[in-house]
Amino acid sequence: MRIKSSEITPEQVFRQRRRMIALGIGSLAIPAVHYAFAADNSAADVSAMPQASIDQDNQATGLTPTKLDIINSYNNYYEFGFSKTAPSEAPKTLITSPWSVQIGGEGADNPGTYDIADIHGEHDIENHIYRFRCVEAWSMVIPWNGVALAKVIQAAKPNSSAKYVRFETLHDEQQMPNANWAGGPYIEGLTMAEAMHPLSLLATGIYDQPLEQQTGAPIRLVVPWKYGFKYAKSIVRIDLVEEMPRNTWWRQNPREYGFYANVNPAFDHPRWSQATERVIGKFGRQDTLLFNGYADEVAHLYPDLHDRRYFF
Ligand SMILES: Nc1nc2c(c(=O)[nH]1)N[C@H]1C(S)=C(S)[C@@H](COP(=O)(O)O)O[C@H]1N2
Ligand SMILES: [Mo]
Repeated sequence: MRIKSSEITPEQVFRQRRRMIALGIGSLAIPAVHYAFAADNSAADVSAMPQASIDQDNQATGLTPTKLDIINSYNNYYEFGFSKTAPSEAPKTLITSPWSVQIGGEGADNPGTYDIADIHGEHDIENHIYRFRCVEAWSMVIPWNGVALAKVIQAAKPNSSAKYVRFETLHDEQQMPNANWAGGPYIEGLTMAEAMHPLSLLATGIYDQPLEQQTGAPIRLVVPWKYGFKYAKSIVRIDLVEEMPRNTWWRQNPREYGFYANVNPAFDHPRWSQATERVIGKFGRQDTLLFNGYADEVAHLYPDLHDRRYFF
């Protein structure tokens, strides 16, 4: 029996494409040309995303991605309301096209303004299946599509003043019902070394579908070894700067949140344990891993693993 394409879930399309890659036919099925539409046309709606030319994880992570409808309906995006369901239930008022991201700061010798198509056109689209851990002690597994943050930063030609990267997200009362919750735009930051790390992404999709309003359309940060609040959504500015940016949650509550926010089960939040996490879409809890399971890749960035400042 043929299944109608409208009945094929994004997860099925995603698994089918990964199977093709595993069989070594990915290079045929997925042209390296950006903006080439899916050769595998089993569901019409997948053509909305430029297809990935690189499959970094190559099914080797052993992680089972959370279902797309769960990823898209259990969210933190306070500009659209404070509850987990408010962001997905809010009217779709965010105008994501056209969208431009300004890249500058005193640390950039080649500042510029890029639209999403420029970013897709200039850099390979990568797929990464990453663990996602919110500071509130819940987790998911998310199959991201995006571009390496390092490549976007390289294109801005960093100079010796580029010590940190500051991210600013959309702050617009017309498009966001709760735009003013933090009194200004949502700010996040990374050190240059963190931003240049190959795990760091600017994501534009999940399961080969463009990001939804509630997941931070059209472009958001992904840093899988850090707590979720670092993943600034709907980014409009990226600045290479000399001073450590004062990120929104640090400003909101400096006793509970800092700059680094690396995942560590041994350092509790002042009000709850970080030792375990509730897995969204499954029953029960699992142990939280140091650097969210990415210690081999990132521990070298932090010389003292007993220094609490790296973990809040
Ligand atoms: N602009 C903006 N970005 C944001 C937030 C927010 O409220 N506003 N919430 C953060 C928090 S606390 C988390 S856990 C993640 C949640 O991402 P998700 O809803 O896609 O899972 O987004 C982060 N990025
Ligand atoms: Mo979070």
